[in-house]
Amino acid sequence: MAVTTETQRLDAHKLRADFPVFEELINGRPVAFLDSAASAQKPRQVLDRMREFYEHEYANVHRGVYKLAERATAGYELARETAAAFVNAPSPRELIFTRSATEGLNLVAYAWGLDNLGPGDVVVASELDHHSNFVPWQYVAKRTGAEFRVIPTDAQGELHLDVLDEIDRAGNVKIVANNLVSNSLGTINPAEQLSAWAHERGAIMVVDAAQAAPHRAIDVQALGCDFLAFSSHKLCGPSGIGALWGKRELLEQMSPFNLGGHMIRQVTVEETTWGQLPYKFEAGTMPIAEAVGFAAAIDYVNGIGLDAIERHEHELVAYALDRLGDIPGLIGYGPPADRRAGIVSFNLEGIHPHDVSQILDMDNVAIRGGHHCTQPLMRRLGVAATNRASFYLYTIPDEIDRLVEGLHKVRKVLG
Ligand code: 7TS
Repeated sequence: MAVTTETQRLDAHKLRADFPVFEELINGRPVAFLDSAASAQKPRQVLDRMREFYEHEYANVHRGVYKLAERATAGYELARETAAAFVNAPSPRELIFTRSATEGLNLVAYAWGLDNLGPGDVVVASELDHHSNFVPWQYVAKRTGAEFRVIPTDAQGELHLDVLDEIDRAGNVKIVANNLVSNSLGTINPAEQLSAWAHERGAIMVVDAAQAAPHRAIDVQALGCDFLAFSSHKLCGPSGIGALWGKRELLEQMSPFNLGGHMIRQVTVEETTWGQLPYKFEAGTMPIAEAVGFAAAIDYVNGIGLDAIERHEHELVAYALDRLGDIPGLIGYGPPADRRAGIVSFNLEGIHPHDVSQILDMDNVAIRGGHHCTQPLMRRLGVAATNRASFYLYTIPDEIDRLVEGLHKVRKVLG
């Protein structure tokens, strides 16, 4: 792994050597991968760790007393400790492995929401939320007769918190759900402030950290939230696994979400009782090697340092916004560089984002064009879709230059 200096600056050029994907050259150049918000590339350290686990430590967990089963269980439970420490959870027992951030958010919506909501209650999300932290809340509100309210955004894509008073008057606020970082605009949201507001009303605060955990240090205790969900694949780990942290007393009170193997204490024909935390929420064979790969990714990211990653992306965003500003007919969305994470969203006047990304792909520049699973936000912005370029620890300014060159070309071809 490349080294970080004492000043917490990372060397993206060196780090790129850890990522096999950049070894493939097309016309002499690697992919300019500017879609890390969708999913991040994987370093050798993660790939090697998963191969080693499959070759020498693999069996199902928690079931056998033989050596391989013991190694596999040790690897899986160490991964839990690593993921719990990554978000400063008070205990690894509060850390539940899930399939993804989406599944973690659904778990809370179903297992807490369905049993605790009813007419007169209010569930709050925001216009900035990804559908994964919007649709489950809208759905459980409808199912239970609770009211679903949405915090709107202003023209820059920042939350309009002055509507909270009005929301408060709509009923008994029970759930506040919000993302820490917006996947479409990079807006950094005031989760601590929302947590405090939620708790003053006896509500729970659910933080979607899918887009934050890979890029900035997360501390669930400092955030003051009740649940926090994130995914492995966006932080250089394998797909197919995520994590949900929840406060122990809430998790203890909740019914299970998935039912089946390993989540039980005892099963009889008459009745089934639930196992302890965290197993109550981990039914069936879990993504075991993926958990080990997830932990290897967390170790990798920790080795570089979240502060260094955040600073690096901040510099890239400032550079990108500056360079994009020179492109005629480019409409940018989102807050200024000092209030956003490593994501830029824009449109070229009169050109559909899908056409933009297709032309960029001809020069091996990978960005995303679409609604980014934030249709309510797109409606607020008055567009159907945007182009989005997103950065990570391996992103270099040269890739932003290639994006800018490509956009000039798009304007020439289609403008
Ligand atoms: N929340 C946010 C803020 C996200 O950005 C995403 C995925 C999710 C939740 C869901 O995460 P998953 O791992 O369960 O899929 N965001 C994106 C994206 O922006 N483009 O593709 C996936």
